[in-house]
Amino acid sequence: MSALIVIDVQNDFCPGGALAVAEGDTIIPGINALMQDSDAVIFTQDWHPADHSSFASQHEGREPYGLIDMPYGPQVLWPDHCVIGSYGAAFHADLDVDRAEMVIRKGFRRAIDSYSAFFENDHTTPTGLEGYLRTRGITSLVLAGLATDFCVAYSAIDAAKLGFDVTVRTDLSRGIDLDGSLAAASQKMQDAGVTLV
Ligand code: VGL
Ligand code: ZN
Repeated sequence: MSALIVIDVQNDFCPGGALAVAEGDTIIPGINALMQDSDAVIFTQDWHPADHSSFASQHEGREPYGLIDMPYGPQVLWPDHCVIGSYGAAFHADLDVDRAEMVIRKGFRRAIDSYSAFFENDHTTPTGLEGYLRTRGITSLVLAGLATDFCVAYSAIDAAKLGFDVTVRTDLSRGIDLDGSLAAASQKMQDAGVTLV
């Protein structure tokens, strides 16, 4: 059984949003169509408290897109985005949300970011998604959404490491591309055994 995992198609990652990904909204019609042919549909939703430690605004004198050392490793500092309950954190109005059987929220602990749908950025704290997929008998995953080089790539690599058969629809994903992060993420996904389409 196969599941489509739709990653973070939220207002803040679409044009006009706080952490807008170029053309982020253009993938939505294709994702809606793909949902119709999927056995199971799961959404992820970036969901941060207003004082989240990944926000540059929480670190005196720091600007967005710089790097900071966190106890769990290096962390990119972001503009405030996807604040719990905000418009920016809501799914884009064009996304067919009625098809989602499960919505997994991530990044809700102040001290730790979570790009992956499976593990927080310490790579050990589970979100619970693995158990959900396994108990539903899902063994293969198709991923699409935002952003290719962060949440999509981290989710795909973790899923492959966990033994799922993983395909990323790069045509239905868009990247942030910070200092070559898109090319680096594509290489890491391929090295992990992820199929890129
Ligand atoms: C994401 C940066 C910060 C993503 C989430 O969805 O790729 N990127 N939070
Ligand atoms: Zn985030």
